[in-house]
Amino acid sequence: PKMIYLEDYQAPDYLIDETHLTFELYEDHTLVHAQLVMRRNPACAADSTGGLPPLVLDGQQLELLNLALDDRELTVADYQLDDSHLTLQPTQERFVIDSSVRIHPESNTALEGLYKSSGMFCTQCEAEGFRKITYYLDRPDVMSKFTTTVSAEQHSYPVLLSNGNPIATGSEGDGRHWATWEDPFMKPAYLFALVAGDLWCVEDRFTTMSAREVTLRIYVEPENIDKVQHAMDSLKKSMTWDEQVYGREYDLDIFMIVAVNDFNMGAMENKGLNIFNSSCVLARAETATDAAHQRVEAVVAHEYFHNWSGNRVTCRDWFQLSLKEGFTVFRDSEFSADMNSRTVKRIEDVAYLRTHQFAEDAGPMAHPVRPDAYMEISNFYTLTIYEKGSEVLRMIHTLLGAETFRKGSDLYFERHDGQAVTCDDFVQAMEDASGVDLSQFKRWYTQAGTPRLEVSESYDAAANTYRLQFRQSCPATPGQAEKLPFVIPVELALLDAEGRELPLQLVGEDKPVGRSRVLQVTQAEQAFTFLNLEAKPLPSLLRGFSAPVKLSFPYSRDQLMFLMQHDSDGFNRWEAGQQLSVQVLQELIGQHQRGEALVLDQRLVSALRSVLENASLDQAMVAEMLSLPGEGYLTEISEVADVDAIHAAREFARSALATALFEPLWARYQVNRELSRSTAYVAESSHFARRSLQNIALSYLMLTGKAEVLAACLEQFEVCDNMTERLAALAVLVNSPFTSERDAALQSFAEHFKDNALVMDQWFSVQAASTLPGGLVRVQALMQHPAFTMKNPNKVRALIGAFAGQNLINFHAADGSGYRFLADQVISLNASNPQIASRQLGPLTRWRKYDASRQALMKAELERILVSGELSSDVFEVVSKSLA
Ligand code: BAL
Ligand code: ZN
Repeated sequence: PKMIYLEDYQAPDYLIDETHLTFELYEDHTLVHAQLVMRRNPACAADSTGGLPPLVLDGQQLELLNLALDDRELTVADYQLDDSHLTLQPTQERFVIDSSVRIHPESNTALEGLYKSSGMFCTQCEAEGFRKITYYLDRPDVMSKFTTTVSAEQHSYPVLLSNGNPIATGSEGDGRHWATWEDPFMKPAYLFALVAGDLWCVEDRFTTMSAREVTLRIYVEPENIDKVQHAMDSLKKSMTWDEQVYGREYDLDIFMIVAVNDFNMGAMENKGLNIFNSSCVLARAETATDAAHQRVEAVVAHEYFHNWSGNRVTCRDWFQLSLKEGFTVFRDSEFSADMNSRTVKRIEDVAYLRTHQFAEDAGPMAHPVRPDAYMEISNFYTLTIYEKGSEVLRMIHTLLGAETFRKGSDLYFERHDGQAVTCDDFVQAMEDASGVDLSQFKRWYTQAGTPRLEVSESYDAAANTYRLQFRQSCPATPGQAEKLPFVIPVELALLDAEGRELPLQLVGEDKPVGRSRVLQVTQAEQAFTFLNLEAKPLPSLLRGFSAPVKLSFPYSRDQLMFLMQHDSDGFNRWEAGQQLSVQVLQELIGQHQRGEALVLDQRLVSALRSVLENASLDQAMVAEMLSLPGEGYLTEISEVADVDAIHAAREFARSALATALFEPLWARYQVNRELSRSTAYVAESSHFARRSLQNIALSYLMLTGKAEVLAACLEQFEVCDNMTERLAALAVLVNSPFTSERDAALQSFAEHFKDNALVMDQWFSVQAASTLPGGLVRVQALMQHPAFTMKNPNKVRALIGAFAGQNLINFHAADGSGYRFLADQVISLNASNPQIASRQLGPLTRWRKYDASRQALMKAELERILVSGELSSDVFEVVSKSLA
């Protein structure tokens, strides 16, 4: 595979004004007829001879049956064909290409292009799947008007769908029928979709802000028709929110979502026909947890929001992927914040970013939000493109303010509607709408790595001034040794001894400007001096996590405890608790490494006791504050991660906290459990909050081994109307020493839910993540379970992904067995599904984080993969970059 570079971008030589597709679906093959109405791109200069350039169409795994240019049948002498391109020579500026190809969706295990899942036909074309359907200019800057006819056997495939509006249907008399769909909007091929299957749908309606009526349909397999209402409610909320917050209205007469079981991603925003992994659509109390309900709401919103940020305005090339993904993640995170608790949403997003995206930014696959080069674009659907991309948008929002940001987004949508554009175009619209120069800010798009921001303070009691000194730096990343300073928005407040926010007046200002404000750190070293402070204040820094940086300030543990109680910024109250926990856990890690007895700093106990006893605090916040930083995050912030010490320290702290805080935890648990028992399940924020506190309390309480807790846990497992309580109880049992109760619970759960694939995924996951010894053997046994299959990406993620990604103590077994196991799975998946194979590699790519022995074992497995046979470009890119 070769590298593709942004700097080599060239506009397409030809455009496709119209695309007319006909699909004949059969059990053992599919015929695809494509008529492309094409013309020379007027934006391209004629070559020096004045002749027309060759037309190079993308196409892979296609059997070409017929090819015609302007109705003239072409013979093999008229074109060149290799395994990824079809090249021919047009003779006129405008022409029509007709092609017929045969493809094999029935044996497509890569789940890219057209494939079959649970007896239905469906597609996944982003990024480059359309070239596996027909010969085409498969690039996002070629936008076309699509008409699609699908024909199939009527009994097995009564529902035939594609993008846009349905315009005709009919029967063929031989048991087959057909439907034609027309999409009036120009779109790139990656937004094409087709579905054929035996599906039921739930239908609803939405009236847009300009009083247009839209039909909403969610299609699922018949047995899942009772699990769709939450997604439908989420869709309507999303449509309303996008009108209110961004002024964006839906544009077709119909909006459809289809749930499929085998899907590489979470979902896909195909125009008017979103195709979803069933895990991101189906949700009802008995079978989906609160987290799953929230994920469905977020993913439905995300895909819907793409209709503007992605579809109406799309990407010029795949280097600009974050243009649509970063923006859309920012939009969906704000939507979720508005629908639920804003602070809790921020905490969840930041915890995820810091654990996973920061690790990516520090590893061999580190890349800027707008990458310069890639080998396989499928490898760039990353946390950096999505989550850091969203943080970049959030910083623009912070710097400009909500109102000006909205002016910028209005300008962007208006200026570029129907176009394929770049991240530069987006920033330009923000600059033009605001008058703010964002040229230095744009380094966030081009420089990889997580900036560090070291802050120090000095107080001058004689002058009543307080000075904060900022020093920013950014570690080298592959291909980028030196970094220039970023624009870092730092929202801060200064607190007095009672925790009140003080007026903020900087040197040069004639009066205070607010009590919480955003400073811009733009230089490598920069100081800000505040006036009129009669005593030394305590700073509350980077409020709301106003920039994706690693901030350090030498807080004492007492100061962190003070901030936990008094900071008026909810995020920073949680953050103070996290920093205190990190300090305490790192001390325990040191004790473990020195072979000393572990001793927990009692300040953490009393800080968490205050949190538990604070009846006025949102229960979800209490739950978040009780959650110690995860092993993944402790690994990320370690220079060299000591897997055993991290696990031992964290488990010791959890047990010690459980014992010390038994009474308040038990009291909180019992009150909330009683409410759960007496209230029917509601998928709503305050109920999520209550259950989250109940369940984290239970997970601590079970560490005490007390009989009354075990009884409560078993009772919760057996007597509840929802998966949130049942699965939480199962998870703690699975991690407990009560082997007979654990085995009985696992067995009864599997018996009850054996026919529900998504619930069985949860059952696999809780066992794969169990940190009790013998994890690998358990996972290997589970791979033999009848409900497990390597062909289904959700199953691979549930079992193999959860083991390697969450069960660090077992995966990193000192004998290298976990690494060997993962490499075996990657080698096997490489042949069947390269995208999923490549995704599973993540944990091995982080080998530089570990001790010399583990490093050698991990590298050896990467090297074994490299020579294991013919590697997909997906796997080759990640493995070769990891070893470079
Ligand atoms: N575009 C791929 C799936 C998503 O980000 O929505
Ligand atoms: Zn997206």
